[in-house]
Amino acid sequence: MKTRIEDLAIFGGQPVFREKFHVGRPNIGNRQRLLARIDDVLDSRWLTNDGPYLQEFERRVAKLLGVRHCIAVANGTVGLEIAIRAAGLTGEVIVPSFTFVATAHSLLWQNITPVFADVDEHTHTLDVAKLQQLITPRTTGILGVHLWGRPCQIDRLVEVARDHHLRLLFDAAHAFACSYNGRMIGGFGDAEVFSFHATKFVNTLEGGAIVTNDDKIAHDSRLFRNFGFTDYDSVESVGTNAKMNEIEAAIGITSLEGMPEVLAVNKRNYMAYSDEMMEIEGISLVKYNENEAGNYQYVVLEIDETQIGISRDQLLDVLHHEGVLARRYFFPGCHRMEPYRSLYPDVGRQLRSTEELCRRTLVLPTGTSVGVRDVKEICEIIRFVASHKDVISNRR
Ligand code: T4K
Repeated sequence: MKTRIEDLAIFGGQPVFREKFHVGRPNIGNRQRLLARIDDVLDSRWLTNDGPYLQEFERRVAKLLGVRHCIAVANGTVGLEIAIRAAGLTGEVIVPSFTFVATAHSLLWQNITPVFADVDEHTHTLDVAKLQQLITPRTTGILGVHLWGRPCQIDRLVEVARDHHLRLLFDAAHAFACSYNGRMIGGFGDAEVFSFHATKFVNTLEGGAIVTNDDKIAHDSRLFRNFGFTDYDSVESVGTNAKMNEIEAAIGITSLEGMPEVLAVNKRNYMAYSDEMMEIEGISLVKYNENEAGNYQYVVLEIDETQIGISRDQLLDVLHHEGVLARRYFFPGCHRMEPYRSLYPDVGRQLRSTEELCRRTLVLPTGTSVGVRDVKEICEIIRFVASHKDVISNRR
């Protein structure tokens, strides 16, 4: 507990946490069950290439989400690349810039031009009214991102896509086990893509999945995942190697089984952050719709510098010194990263809310490695910073 300004680690005091708290600390499922499954994989000597654990994982995901097809892949990025190719996207695709850079890269990697659209400053997802002005004769699709697990305005995007004959895909990397109007994310648009990276709600160490109700997209995605093979020695198209292996699938099954416990912890931590943060003027916690299923995997703050009196980056600096490795996702926005910065040097002017959010957002640690006491201590630091803003904001 800090009582004097000199107690802060930025001024030479002892950090609150010696063991650092990371955003994105993985949740580990039931270890006994996992190790038994890994033993089974090793005993069977079937380690990859459409094995029984992979098939079981795909079946369970498809059932949970109520979709016809789940194609598990090596990671979310290659899942996006495959879904984009299977949906036949070319030319230009409209995409938010306020996202992890993989969303934009998955397009440009295939010589498709990502056209950055602004997000709505409240929902952090595509601003549907603004994006319609970006549609040109070269536009073939929209790639929305359900950021933080909060769904895009799906109904409106479906209308726009239908009216302009565009494909509609979703990067659902954050949105596993989340719902929109009571239906699970996964079944919307032409296809949706999840990430099962170590830092995600459900993880397979590295991994991802394309989910779709479209038989053709599913068929082509399976081909593309496995070099284009349709049989032992016949190849029907170009393809890549995007297979998920058996141990990853076994980890995925164990992680699916562990979802209720992880969700309970995420929700508990979120509520604790929410209670603690309530009275700090200038800081607001990004909210989740309680009437929908959510995974509460991201605890996201918005820092209003004019109200609190210090910048997001000054707060971040204090937290890092105290051992809280908060992250400023998704700073600075894809459009300010290469090669997009050089390709579109002026696009920032049309991305007002994106630029603002890149200045304001801060993601805090949660998950099973974070307890309520830790949350209280993290919030105590933030409160202390808010009440000593003059000294901290003048620090050089
Ligand atoms: N679309 C969206 C919207 C995404 O957010 C992502 C990935 C993708 C697409 C692509 O999906 P994948 O191809 O990754 O499946 C991390 C993750 O690597 C990335 O998966 C994730 N989004 C992104 C939001 O976060 P970095 O560059 O921040 O990673 P890094 O190494 O800094 O680690 C993040 C934090 O997690 C650190 O605080 C350390 C902690 N950590 C990480 C790992 C891997 C651990 O404590 N243990 C671990 O094993 O991207």
